[in-house]
Amino acid sequence: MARSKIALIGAGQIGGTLAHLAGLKELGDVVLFDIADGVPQGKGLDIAESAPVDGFDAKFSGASDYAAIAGADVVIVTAGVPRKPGMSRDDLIGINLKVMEAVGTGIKTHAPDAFVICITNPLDAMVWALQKFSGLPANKIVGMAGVLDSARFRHFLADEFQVSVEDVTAFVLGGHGDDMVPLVRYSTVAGVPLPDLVKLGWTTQEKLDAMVERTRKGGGEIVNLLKTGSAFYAPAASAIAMAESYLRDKKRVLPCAAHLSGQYGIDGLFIGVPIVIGAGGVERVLEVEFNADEKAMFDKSVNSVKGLIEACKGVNAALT
Ligand code: A3D
Repeated sequence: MARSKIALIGAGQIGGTLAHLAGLKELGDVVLFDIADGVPQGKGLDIAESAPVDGFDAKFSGASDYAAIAGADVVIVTAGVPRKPGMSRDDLIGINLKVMEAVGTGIKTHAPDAFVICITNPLDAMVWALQKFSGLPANKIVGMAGVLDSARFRHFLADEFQVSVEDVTAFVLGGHGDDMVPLVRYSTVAGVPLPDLVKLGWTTQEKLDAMVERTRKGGGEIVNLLKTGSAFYAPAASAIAMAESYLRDKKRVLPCAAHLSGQYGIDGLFIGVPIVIGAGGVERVLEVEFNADEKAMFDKSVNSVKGLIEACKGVNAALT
């Protein structure tokens, strides 16, 4: 059976890490695409030269012509600019919307059957715009954010409880902004919900609230430390988990920015919700029940995403 083909649009910090991880996991042959001359070719060659050491078989190539992504099974989009200290994700709209138009046209022409994962920020608006520009069916395009936000929360929890990260599950839903919704009631250690662990004295409500707040600001914390860009190891690992679930039909249940058509009372927006990713792309949306507080947080986050979409429409009148 032929190897799968993975096209990475954007060969920057996340793109390069994605290529390396795809190789290490033998997910398929990798094409790195970027407008920066020589960068996708250089990173591709560098990773190919690491393959004999780590013992993985995959081809790596770099390109600056969209024809190179033809026939890709998975396309992961990181093209655009990241945040610098003092910038919000929303400050990126002007530049990254133009990039999404070019990328969407390239996918529409050369890889219309691919499963597409968008990472470019502001995430919930860029994945929405990319779907419009590419014309992809709604079940074949998702945004990566929830897996990363949940992984950050899981890391903080595992560190606090001094237990394995493997035994900590967490759900962070809503938009990928500072008002994202870490769902404490649905987050567990080996199936025991966090509120019960507070009752058992494993942590205090104050510490739990602080971890929720740190999760919400997790992206900014890294931006402030790095100073020249944003997080890339954990974002890349998160998108690879989504790609792997599609390529290997694992049917994992992952929080992702998915197109909603009535679920959660939302129509026509991409919002972070738990979905099943398998060979059929987005195979199912899992609708969890919210209590009044969770619903209020979710609605606030959805309103922020709506604001971003209006801003996109203001920049590009062709978007409706
Ligand atoms: P960076 O290292 O700057 O890489 C971006 C790459 O995109 C660069 O190599 C550019 O040359 C390339 N590029 C720019 N315009 C185009 C174009 N028109 N066509 C093709 N390539 C182009 O950034 P990064 O990899 O650190 O981050 C990429 C994006 O991911 C940014 O928008 C970040 O804000 C975003 N990001 C999202 C998350 C989420 O959780 C959603 C997390 C971290 C970063």
